[in-house]
Amino acid sequence: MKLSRMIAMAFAGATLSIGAAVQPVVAADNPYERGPAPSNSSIEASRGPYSVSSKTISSFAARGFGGGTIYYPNSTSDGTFGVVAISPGFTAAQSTISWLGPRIASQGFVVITIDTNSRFDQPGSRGTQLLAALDQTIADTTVRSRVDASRQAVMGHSMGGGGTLEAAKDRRSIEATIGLTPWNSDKTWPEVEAASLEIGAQNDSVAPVGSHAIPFYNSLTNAERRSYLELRGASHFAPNTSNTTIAKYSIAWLKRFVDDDQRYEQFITPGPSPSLSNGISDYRIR
Ligand code: 9J3
Ligand code: ZN
Repeated sequence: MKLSRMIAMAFAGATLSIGAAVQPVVAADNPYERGPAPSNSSIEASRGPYSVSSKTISSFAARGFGGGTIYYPNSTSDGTFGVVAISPGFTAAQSTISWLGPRIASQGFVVITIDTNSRFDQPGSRGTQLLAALDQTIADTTVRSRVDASRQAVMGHSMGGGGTLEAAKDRRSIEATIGLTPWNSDKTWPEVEAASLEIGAQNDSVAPVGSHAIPFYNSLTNAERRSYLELRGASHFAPNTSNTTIAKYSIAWLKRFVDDDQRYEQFITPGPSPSLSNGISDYRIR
């Protein structure tokens, strides 16, 4: 969360009396924590603690994107949830990133996976479509009571990942972005303030990390936080099938920066040490 909002929240929740000792902001309970305390196994699991339902948004019903599927926790007794929109890559359908919908929603998020208007849409258009999908999800009559519109995030594969940076550049209130083997012809992203995670694939020959994910990470100088995680031996298409490393670090990132949930900081900092056994070839955070 942006510091300015945290401070505003701290003051809104404070009951001050003259002469009272100043309480540290961090002592306040976090109103956005959802679910039990995490462990490695809880964020590696194929499903989290919330049971999930889904709702199809047809291409005819979608306003500003090509249609999608909203995955949402059934619970109405645990407060509202942050909202996440996820785009596929160039020439690809929603089905290539569908696995992320229920996996992330079951950890306590309202998630929309989308088709783009055209499979050939470029990253700028994908960014605009991610924002349209967030807006339609926030307004959706089925899920709106479960959504906290003030806590938004975007994810995407390849040109969809490039689109996450476009979306965050256009809507500075976005809390978090996650690029999965991201691709963009723009290599410089100082405009992005959202906490941004770039997940690259070591053997990607479509969006080589040296000309995409790593320069994006290096240029995100105004992001609240930024991280680079590299999947050892993986190809550009690693994000298109269930992948526990992608899910684990994406969930931790969303929990930490959409929910402000400090219980997940342990997975991010210092983060994984690259090794042969964990399938991670590089990890950076700052
Ligand atoms: O979305 C992607 O897979 C982007 C990679 C690509 O095909 O770019 C070539 C223009
Ligand atoms: Zn730029």
